[in-house]
Amino acid sequence: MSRGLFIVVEGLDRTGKSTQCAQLLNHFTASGRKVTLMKFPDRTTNIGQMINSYLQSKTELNDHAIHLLFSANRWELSQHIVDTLNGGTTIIADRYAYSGVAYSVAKGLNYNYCKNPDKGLPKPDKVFFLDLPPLLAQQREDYGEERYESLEIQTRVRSAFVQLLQDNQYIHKLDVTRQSIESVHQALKQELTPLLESSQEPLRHTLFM
Ligand code: NYM
Ligand code: MG
Repeated sequence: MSRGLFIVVEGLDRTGKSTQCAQLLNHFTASGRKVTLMKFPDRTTNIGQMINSYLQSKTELNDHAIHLLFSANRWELSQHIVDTLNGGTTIIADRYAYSGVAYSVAKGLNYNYCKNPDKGLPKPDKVFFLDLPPLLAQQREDYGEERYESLEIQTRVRSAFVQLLQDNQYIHKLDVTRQSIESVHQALKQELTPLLESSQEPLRHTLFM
């Protein structure tokens, strides 16, 4: 049995990540592939609940402490990720460690410092960055409900993502400006085709940024 694929969708807030993850899930399910969705932060765990409370501004936390909690939230699920993939199930992840770096760097934390806690996590097979100008994301529904959802911060988050894209050429940037949900979905599927057709290398726990 071949292992599942680990696909990550990244981007600023309100860029359509969750919608695209759901579309991919439906597509893979319909084509008979075993597939599951993961979302980071996973707010259901104890650590996730601390993160949730912070994002909703119910609690305050030191910038470094919350950075490490976001990473810890991935580490607590890392064995589950490995087991799921090795069991033949594909994972579609709505955000991962790239968001971890980008949002903390936007607050002023050091770029190299930010990458460290996530080193050694399972490596995705494919990472997409859905790129939408922060000004357009701002016009979307429900914008501004959580911490970080301001034009000023999102603009800095985007700059940090641009740095990540430069340093990690394997991240695939998709400009979603003025694109329909369906056309973005088609572009993602097209980009995934070669991966779906080839057999996967064994999964490695490895540095990926
Ligand atoms: N976020 C997400 C971080 O600051 N660090 C991380 O490691 C991750 C995974 O949490 N504004 C931020 C980005 C989002 C917020 O995510 C909640 P979402 O996808 O909007 O629920
Ligand atoms: Mg959000």
